[in-house]
Amino acid sequence: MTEQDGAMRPHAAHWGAFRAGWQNGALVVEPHPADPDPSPILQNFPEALRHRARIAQPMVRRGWLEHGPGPSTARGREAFVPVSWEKALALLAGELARVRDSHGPQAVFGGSYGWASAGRFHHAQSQIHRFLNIALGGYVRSVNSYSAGASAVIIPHILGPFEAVTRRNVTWEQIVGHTGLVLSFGGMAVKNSAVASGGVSRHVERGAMAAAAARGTRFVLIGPLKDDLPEEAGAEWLPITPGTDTALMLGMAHTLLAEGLHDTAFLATHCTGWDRFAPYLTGAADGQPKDAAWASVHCGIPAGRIRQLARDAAGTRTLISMAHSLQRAEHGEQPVWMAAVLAAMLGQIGLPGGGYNYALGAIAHYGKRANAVPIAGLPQGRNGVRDFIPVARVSDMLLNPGAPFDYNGQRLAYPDIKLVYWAGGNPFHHHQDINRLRRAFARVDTLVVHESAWTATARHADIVLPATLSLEREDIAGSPNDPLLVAMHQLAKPFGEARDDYAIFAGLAERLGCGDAFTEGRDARGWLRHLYETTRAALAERGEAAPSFEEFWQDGELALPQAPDDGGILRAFREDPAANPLPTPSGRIEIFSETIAGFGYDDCPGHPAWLAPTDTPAPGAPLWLVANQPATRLHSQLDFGGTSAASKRRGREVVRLHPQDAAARGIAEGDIVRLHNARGACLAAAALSEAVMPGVVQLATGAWYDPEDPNDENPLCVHGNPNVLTRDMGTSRLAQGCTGQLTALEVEKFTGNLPPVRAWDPPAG
Ligand SMILES: Nc1nc2c(c(=O)[nH]1)N[C@H]1C(S)=C(S)[C@@H](COP(=O)(O)OP(=O)(O)OC[C@H]3O[C@@H](n4cnc5c(=O)[nH]c(N)nc54)[C@H](O)[C@@H]3O)O[C@H]1N2
Ligand SMILES: Nc1nc2c(c(=O)[nH]1)N[C@H]1C(S)=C(S)[C@@H](COP(=O)(O)OP(=O)(O)OC[C@H]3O[C@@H](n4cnc5c(=O)[nH]c(N)nc54)[C@H](O)[C@@H]3O)O[C@H]1N2
Ligand SMILES: [Mo]
Repeated sequence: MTEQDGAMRPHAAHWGAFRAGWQNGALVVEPHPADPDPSPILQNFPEALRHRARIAQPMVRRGWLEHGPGPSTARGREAFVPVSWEKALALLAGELARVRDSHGPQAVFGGSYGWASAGRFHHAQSQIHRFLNIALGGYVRSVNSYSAGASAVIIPHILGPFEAVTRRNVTWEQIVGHTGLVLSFGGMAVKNSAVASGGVSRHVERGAMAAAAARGTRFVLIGPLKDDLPEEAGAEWLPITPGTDTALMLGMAHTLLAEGLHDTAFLATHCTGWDRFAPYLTGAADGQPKDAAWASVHCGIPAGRIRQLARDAAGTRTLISMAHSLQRAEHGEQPVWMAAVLAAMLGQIGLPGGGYNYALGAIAHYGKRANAVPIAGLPQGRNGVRDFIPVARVSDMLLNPGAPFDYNGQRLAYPDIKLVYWAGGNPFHHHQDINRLRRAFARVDTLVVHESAWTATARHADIVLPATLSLEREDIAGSPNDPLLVAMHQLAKPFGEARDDYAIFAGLAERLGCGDAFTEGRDARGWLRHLYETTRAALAERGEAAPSFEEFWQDGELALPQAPDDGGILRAFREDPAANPLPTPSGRIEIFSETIAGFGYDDCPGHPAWLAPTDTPAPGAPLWLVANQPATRLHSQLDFGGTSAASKRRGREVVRLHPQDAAARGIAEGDIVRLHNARGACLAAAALSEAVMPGVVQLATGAWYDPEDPNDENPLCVHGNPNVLTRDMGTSRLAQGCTGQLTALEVEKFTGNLPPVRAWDPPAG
């Protein structure tokens, strides 16, 4: 590796495969030549690499260094003291041993949720989980994701494995060839399918939508933003009041039933519980028919359009797709379930290009063929701790040790956590109600963070260890739904004293007496060789070209064979439900679930239902906030990079609102505005847009939390992080998923002295 020679070397990120090299002292990044629609997010790298936001050396919070571990509200408020690696590792190894020996590994929260980086070996979660298992005997883990908190729990009850419904179902190829109508709930924005964990080498979504539209596929976008489908789809836009899709789907289902357009044979042969659901739909059960007129009152779409949409769906090959966003909200289980019921009534589940593909287009994994050979990950060892939390219950856990909570039919208790360890995630990005999260983090004895840059999470830590960016190490990128394995060559020297997470954990393991168990005697290159062997051996087994590790590394990439586009278990089930039952309790699609009904949750009954949200616009907070994924970065990663920084105005994140809502508040294009509700407030720069429906404002996630005065209890975020506003509550007792997509708030013109944005400045030493 050299930073001088001008050679372009292969590398990969979650947002694309690329080549990079040094020209005239600057890093130059070029997308992979085979990528038809590369992501602009790639261009965050050059500016980010040596940015002042990077962490140069190990740091310890002054109060922790001087007084030792213990609860403290000084986190995020106090200065750091730079220390040597030797001292940092000795302090941390000592603290880990103290907590393990006096409280046990069940006092360590190592959930460490987050996307980390694309390489499979240096994948930070894999590293930290392996380390905690080997060095401490385990840790309290988290289950599910912020992405799919509700759907990951409900889908296995009603259809089968989450992966079968998302990753091995309807492909873009099938849509181009077969689909007549795509009902796209929440859209399929190509900025979202720009990314896939582990990497994506070809961005095919825009081209597929263009090809399908050219053949005659009709796209209907149901959502609050007009630009959630690309121009190429030629979509009709049906603006819908956020959080009301279940009502719309019920209205469509009622129309199908009333007009005899439902597939009674499919409901009889492939589903269970239609007889329990139909009385709810017709109103026989509760006196309220869920007809189009009723639905219209809730969702704001005229009844005539709802009826017509139902007829249109019954008249052609129809695919229902649904963004993750709909279930990242109160009662998020309901639209996921109701969409399955609607697709079942249409009788098209399992047909090429028809039925239901949950999350298609939300991430680039979906709508693709699966690879025919595996890609290995780092072995995790065994976690000896049974306690876990649904991932988005982290503040609840830290604030309420011992308190009971419900999850998927179980009654569990929150563990008593003394030490929190994070590597590869940013809770000050992903979690809701950040001011509450700060109070939660103040409760623990020690917060440890490995980070490459000074995120708010790093600023709130007691021990901050500087981690390399993927550009500064070697790795292998790949994902089960992408046909390219990439040899990620090292492109730059580590920044400052930054180390790989692997090296940090190896150093700690050695001090804790388990160095060999952690490393198994391998260096990083040794592990890459070891992990690659799984793929190579599988290729050889299939009788295909199986290059050696050296050849792979030299070539920079390896094309992987793919499985046939066979529709997965849903197709097999459709064709022969007796021979190929679904892995649900009934072996069928569960329109009514005895299991879920048996849990007795009023917030998730035995069949899909309209459960009105409680966090809705009201006096004082009359607008909906849609806090969706950012177009110019992945979450909070490299917020300080070129593409992300260029999207800001006057240094702030941009909030979009309808000109009508802006005019009513005296807000003009480019004004700095203050978004606020009962939980918090942030600043952002206003952009007026008719692509946002009236009554809605849209502020993407990812701007780093930047408290005006960190000593305040509820400080103003001057940069535009929407999670100071969102509510920290579970989707329901079933899944306890994250509800960060939507909340209610007010927006006003900001007239005070404009505070500076300091999010990317290192904290005071
Ligand atoms: N309001 C609201 N909130 C949301 C959402 C929403 O829709 N609305 N969406 C949610 C969703 S779907 C998700 S998935 C989450 C995402 O939440 P996260 O996955 O936590 O967000 P990232 O910014 O990807 O955080 C990854 C962090 O890991 C660091 N990192 C990267 N590589 C490495 C490495 O090799 N080593 C170490 N030590 N660190 C590394 C990065 O610098 C970054 O700070 O956010 C959720 N939050
Ligand atoms: N560029 C980029 N791409 C990403 C990510 C990123 O950070 N950056 N993150 C990735 C990750 S981890 C995930 S999980 C996925 C997330 O995928 P999604 O959750 O699907 O993505 P979002 O952008 O949050 O939401 C999509 C759209 O849903 C619409 N929407 C919100 N509420 C409602 C509603 O109640 N009803 C309807 N009909 N529509 C609604 C909004 O208009 C929003 O723009 O994105 C992935 N893709
Ligand atoms: Mo996600």
